[in-house]
Amino acid sequence: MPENSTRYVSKQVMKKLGQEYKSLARLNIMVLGKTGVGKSTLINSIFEDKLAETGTGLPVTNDISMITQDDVPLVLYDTPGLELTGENDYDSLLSQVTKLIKDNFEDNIPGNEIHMILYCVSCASHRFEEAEADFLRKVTDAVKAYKVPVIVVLTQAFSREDAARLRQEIGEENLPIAGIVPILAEEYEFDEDLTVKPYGMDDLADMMDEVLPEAVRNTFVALETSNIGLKIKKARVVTNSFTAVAAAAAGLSPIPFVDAAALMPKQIGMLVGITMAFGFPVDNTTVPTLINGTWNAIGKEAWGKSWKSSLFKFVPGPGNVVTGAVAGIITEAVGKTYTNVLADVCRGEVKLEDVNSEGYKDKIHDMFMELVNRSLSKRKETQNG
Ligand SMILES: Nc1nc2c(ncn2[C@@H]2O[C@H](COP(=O)(O)OP(=O)(O)OP(=O)(O)O)[C@@H](O)[C@H]2O)c(=O)[nH]1
Ligand SMILES: [Mg+2]
Repeated sequence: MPENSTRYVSKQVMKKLGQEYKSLARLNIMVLGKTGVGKSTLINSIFEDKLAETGTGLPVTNDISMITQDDVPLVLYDTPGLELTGENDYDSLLSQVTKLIKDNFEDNIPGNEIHMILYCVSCASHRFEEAEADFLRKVTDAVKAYKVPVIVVLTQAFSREDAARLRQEIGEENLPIAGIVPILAEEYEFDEDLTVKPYGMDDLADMMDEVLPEAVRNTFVALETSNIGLKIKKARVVTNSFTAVAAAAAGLSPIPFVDAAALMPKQIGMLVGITMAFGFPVDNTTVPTLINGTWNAIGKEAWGKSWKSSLFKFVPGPGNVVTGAVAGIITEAVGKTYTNVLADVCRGEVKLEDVNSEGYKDKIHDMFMELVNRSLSKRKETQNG
């Protein structure tokens, strides 16, 4: 493989990324709560861009509609415009919810099950009515058999005090729920001088990740847009596992030094896994730009020949092969560096079009070298001590 074949790498990554996205299990979430409590706002905050309000809503029952978007492995069951005032509405929704969950579990269509319920209660109304406690209790009871985790989301929580009170109140009901999370999805403006910044969305994403079934967690991490920390955590897991694979592979059959670029194909899988955790789309610019930028900055160091002197000095063994230790060190540094680049782009610290700029290229390069040097000195310390 030619040493500087950026195009080859980004084509490989794109191809595998497309396949991996297609193989993600579909995530199905039901969002319940009275009208105007902020369900749509919440959904847009968790899955910004992925399932905008413009996503197609299709009524599946009188009060429940199904929101989907082409090529996105996510289905949201929304209950728009729901008034829980009349006794009829209340009983009717309860039976619709129960039936839908039961049907989706028992229709034997794989991937149809509801994985989670987000039950929204607005803090803006200042009180939690008995009827709602009752509804919540009946819903949790109804889905008990299917072990669908329920998270109570305290929406519009611009007053933290009200949110704390409501949380306590609902907590005292001892409902079989996974947790209660207060959030403010969008900035709230009391008046010109007083605005409350959004908060709580990252806590909610953490909790969702924790209680979702294992099979759909990768989907959730790829799709959610409110918690970069979750993506970084997932990227670390991917990096660690590929680091171990690379180290073991090179340890068993040391790669001849001249073929150091042979590490690259192994690392492509890692780059794919990391890209997926960040949910970058498979279009013609985004991922190639990210890969290009990273490659241009560290390609020579990571897969070229120039690192021979700097790395081999410290690593025992024959001087002309890539040992497991070196393969592991390089792979880990590549994974962490690429993760940092994606995180920078997500946080808006660097614009996508600037990833290939000279200034940022230097930053990526330094980041990589620092990671490598840190690992090397750690190794040296272990060897000496
Ligand atoms: N500032 C601010 N406004 C919010 C927030 N959540 C909801 N709102 C506002 O509250 C109103 C209702 O929010 P929606 O998200 O449409 O509520 P909904 O539960 O989807 O309502 P229905 O679909 O009618 O049942 C809108 O005007 C939102 O802008 C928030 O976190 N911050
Ligand atoms: Mg809505």
